[in-house]
Parts: sequence; C-alpha cells; structure tokens
Amino acid sequence: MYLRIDKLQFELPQPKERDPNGAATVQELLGGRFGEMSTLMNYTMQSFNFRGKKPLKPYYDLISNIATEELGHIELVAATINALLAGPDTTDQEEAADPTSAPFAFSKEMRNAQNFIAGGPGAMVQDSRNIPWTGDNVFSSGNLVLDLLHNFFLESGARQQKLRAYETVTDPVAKALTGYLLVRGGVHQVAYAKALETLTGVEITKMLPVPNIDAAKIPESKKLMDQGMHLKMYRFSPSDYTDIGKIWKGTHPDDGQEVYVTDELPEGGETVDGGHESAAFAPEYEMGEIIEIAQKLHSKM
Ligand code: MN3
Repeated sequence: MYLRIDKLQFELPQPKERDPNGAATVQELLGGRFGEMSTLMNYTMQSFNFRGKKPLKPYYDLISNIATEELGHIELVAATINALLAGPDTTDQEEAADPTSAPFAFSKEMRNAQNFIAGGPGAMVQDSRNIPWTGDNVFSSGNLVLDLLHNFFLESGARQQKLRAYETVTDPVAKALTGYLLVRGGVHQVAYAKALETLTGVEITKMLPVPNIDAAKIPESKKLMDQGMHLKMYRFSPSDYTDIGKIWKGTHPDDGQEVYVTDELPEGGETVDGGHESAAFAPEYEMGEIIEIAQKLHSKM
C-alpha cells in the first residue's frame, strides 16, 4: 500500500510566463516512451510480478523503492506542465468572464491545444506529439537480469531525453525540473548498474556515464550535486524495503564519492495550484462560491 504526502519531492520556482509550447516539450518527460510514466509503471509492474520476493529481497526492495520515487516524479512533471500552462496569474478577469471573448485564442497556435480544450488547462498523459502513454511501454519479463538490463537502458535513454528537453526549454521552472530529474535519474541508472554487477559480475558501471553527460556542467544539476543529491537513495517507507543498501553502496562511478541510503524524506516543496480559469469553467462556479461551499461543509463536520 502507499502513503501520500501532500508535497512535491522538490521545490520548483515560479514560472516566468505562460509557455504552452514549453509545456508541450515537457509532456515528453511525462508520457513519452522514456518519460516518468514509463519508469513508474515499469518498476511498479516488475515489483508486482516479482518472483522470489524473499530470497531475492535486495533486488525486489530496490525496484519497489525506485518505483515509489517515480510516482513523485510524475507529480513533479505534471506540476511543471501546469505551471507552464498557467504562468503567473495575469488573467484579465473581465475578459475571462465574458463568454463571447476568446481568452484561449492563443492556444490555437500551440502544439498541444488539448492541454486547454480537454485539460482546462492541465497536464495530459501524453508525449510531446500529444500521443497518449501506453502500457506497451512496460517491460516486465519475469527474468530479473533482463528486467534490470532493460531498466538500465530505460534510465540511460531517459537521461538523454531529459538533457535534450533541458536544451529546449527556457523557463526557470522547466530548467529546474530537468536539472533535478537528470540527477535523480542518474541515481537510478547507477543503482541498476550496481544491481546487475552484483548478480552477474559484469562491470556495468564502467559503461558510465552513458550518455556522456557531465551533469556538473548544468547549473541546476550542479547545485544539487554539491548538496550530495546524486549520492543518496531515499527509502520511501517507514519500515520496509530495508535491503536496498545491499546494492546501493560503494562509490559513485562519476566522482568516486560514497553513496548511501537515507531514511529522511526529501525536504520537498509546495504543490502547485493551477488557480481559477474562468474561461475554462475550471473549476465550475466562481472561486469565491466554491470557498463558501467548502466552508459550509466544514462547519457541518
Ligand atoms: Mn524518474
């Protein structure tokens, strides 16, 4: 079962301006083949299907625990897309409330009009071509070595695409997100390499860094690496998945520093509130009326 904490794993800056095409690029990191939906559902399904949870506990613990972190990553990516779709609150309320005006007219020129028409605006479970994420992106073979090899490849491809997304986006919120995900994805990539080494003896970490990204050259990533963010594996459970440290140990192949497991949760940041879009009837009723209804419900309890 899952517990849920109403925070983002990482504090995102405020967006500078509404940037729906930037949001369309970031959609690749949510619903693309190498996006966070894919890492989440691959590791989740592999953990559900895992054979030999007791004898192979360190591997089961590792895959399950990383799956939980990925759940927080889709939350972060969705928050970034929402921040880019909304921008700072500059809506002309009078124009927005007038149903004969066209406050969303600008979205006709945007790559993903569905973010507005279906989302109100909001993140969609789609890639940067607006194609929905599919379960075909999940590989769960029942063969542990093959699954781990797939996961190492998935994280490697994901890092490549995160870097390209970083090179595409301009808003600070999208830069911060991609910088963060590059560092955390790097942890997962190294973890699967270490897991494969313990099982097969093949020195997979010698293939790193692949792709050859020096994350320390990316300011948003470097700031986090200076804090040791690339060295720690969070244990997302109060008392379970205790054997991840049997794999996540030794040195980091990039800089030789000791890696470690921590029971402290990420400091995190506030969730993003999309606010009220009168033009989209989202949420229905005026915000003031909704607050009034909520207060009435609250006083009855
Ligand atoms: Mn991830």
